Amino acid sequence: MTTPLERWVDEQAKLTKPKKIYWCDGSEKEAQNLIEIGIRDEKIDGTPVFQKLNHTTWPNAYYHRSHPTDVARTEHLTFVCHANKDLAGPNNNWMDPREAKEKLTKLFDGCMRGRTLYVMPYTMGHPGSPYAKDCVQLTDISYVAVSMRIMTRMGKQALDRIGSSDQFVRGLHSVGDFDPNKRFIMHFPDEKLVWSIGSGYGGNALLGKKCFSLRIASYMGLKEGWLAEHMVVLGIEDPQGKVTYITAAMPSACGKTNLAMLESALPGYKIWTLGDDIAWLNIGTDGRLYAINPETGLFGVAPGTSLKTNPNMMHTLKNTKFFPTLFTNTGLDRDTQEPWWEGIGTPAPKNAFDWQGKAWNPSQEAKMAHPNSRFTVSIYNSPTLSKEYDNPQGVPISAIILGGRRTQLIPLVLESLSWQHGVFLGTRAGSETTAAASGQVGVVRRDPMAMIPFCGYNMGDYFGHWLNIGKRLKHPPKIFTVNWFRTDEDGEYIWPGFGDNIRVLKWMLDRIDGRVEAKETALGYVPHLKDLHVQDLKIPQHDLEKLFAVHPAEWKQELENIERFLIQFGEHTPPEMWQEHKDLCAALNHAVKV
Ligand code: GTP
Ligand code: SPV
Ligand code: MN
Repeated sequence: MTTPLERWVDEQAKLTKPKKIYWCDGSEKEAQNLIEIGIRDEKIDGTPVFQKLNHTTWPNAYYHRSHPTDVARTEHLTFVCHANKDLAGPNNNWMDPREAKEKLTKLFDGCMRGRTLYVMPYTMGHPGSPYAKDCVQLTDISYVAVSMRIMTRMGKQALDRIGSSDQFVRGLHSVGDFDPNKRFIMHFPDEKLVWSIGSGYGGNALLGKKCFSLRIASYMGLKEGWLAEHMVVLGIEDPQGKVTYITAAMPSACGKTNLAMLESALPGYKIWTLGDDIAWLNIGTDGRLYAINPETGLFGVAPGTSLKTNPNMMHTLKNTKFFPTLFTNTGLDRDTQEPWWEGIGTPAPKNAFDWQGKAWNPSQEAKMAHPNSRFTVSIYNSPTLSKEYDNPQGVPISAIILGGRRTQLIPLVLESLSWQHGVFLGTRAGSETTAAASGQVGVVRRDPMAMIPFCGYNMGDYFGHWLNIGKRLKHPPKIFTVNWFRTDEDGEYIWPGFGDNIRVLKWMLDRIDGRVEAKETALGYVPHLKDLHVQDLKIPQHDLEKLFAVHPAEWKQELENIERFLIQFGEHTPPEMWQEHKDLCAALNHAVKV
């Protein structure tokens, strides 16, 4: 008797026509073999898929250089194929599912000729968790197979859980010939199915990550009453040893990994890491919101990571507990075989390859590492891993942070006046685009809850779903916004960021526990500066004030942009969000007059 899984794999193999089919068991030995295959047999544009790095200074580390056109998520090639276009909403590219299948069937036909088809059973979430989900991804490149071992619970245990069931999330992936004109990431939410071809890059190719755990899962959450979010999960321990758990949504490359592993600048405070990218939020029987991180790995931005900015990550990258650690599209020191990136904190090597494998010329403007170069490492290698990480129920959440990257306008920190107002703060969020997605960098786009590229259905309904979740919570978390990125007249960041962000988190704890008052403004509650514990930072008072300055005239354009954004969703935008928009306009108008 064949199982539904075996039948599905067989069908996909008939379509893609690989030379060989290999079922992954998720073991370390297997990962070592896959890396050997990547070093020896598999190539991208003539370059081996893996190169061994210097194991004296970077134990267990391997280098991967992707196809030069394939270095970031490609949102314009990503589609959410609901039967009905309105369900996908204006926030998604849409294609009729039949048309999408037809188009991609042609591209998948024979795409694995001469290659190995790797079958990867995996579970998102702890296998003991009521919230865990079983999945299978097929791929044809060792880099994706090894990455999935790091990022998910992949292997025999997942296979046993699936058994003869047909209830598993399906992902078919092939790098094809890396042709950007034949690159598509297609989601079929009704079938819990993803088809991805033409890219080997993270969010396009590791289908358990953005494709399943956000786009498909967010739609499951809508129907089942939970939330799948682009959020960090962390615990903050205070000097008395009390740990408070929070989540934080921030757009891609806006500080989640750094926040998740923050080394506190304030004595007595400590951060415990549970997740750096994705949170699944469920309502517990006690009426509180509980978070799990469905992933097991960190796929983080390399540039800017150093012993000074993120020492815990630097230690994680050198920890050998869980094999291996991967570096993708960083620079490479040709003499020492060490990875290098801008902001690593050591001088650039003289004799180096840039991220494209070309001899690096320091006199040129070009960066050695791609701005979206990344590392892939197990979360179990983190010295700050929370002891609650494997708790199947997750952790109870006391605060939700909604962040963004704004050089102007948005204050360092705000507390919402209510859950509904908090949902509006998320809804009205904008952020400057980064290198994590292909396209122009540094332009403000609306990015509610950091989910604009990841919400697998009409975002108007998503705002309504957030409001409904709030109504069902007996003890809703407080909602805050943060912005570490406000700049002064010279374009310099005013706020030191990184380890000093604990000062903002401490204020949040003080608010949660009712230890300090806050100042009500047109935008929401802000701290009294004396409560921020910044005295030792020696930031001039007028700069501190700039971090919170509200210029109602500058807000005029922002309010128009928000209105234009919300109008797109028509009837789907909840009236509560329009009410909040109206209230904000009135409060800012009032602020101009006084
Ligand atoms: P994704 O993995 O794309 O979802 O990104 P992320 O949100 O995890 O971002 P990450 O923490 O990797 O940070 C991205 C970039 O922002 C890096 O270059 C960091 O050095 C920089 N960064 C992070 N936190 C801060 C901060 O507090 N202040 C400043 N100025 N930069 C920061
Ligand atoms: C992001 O872009 O938000 C990431 C990296 O976390 S990716 O896996 O490509 O989505
Ligand atoms: Mn992300």
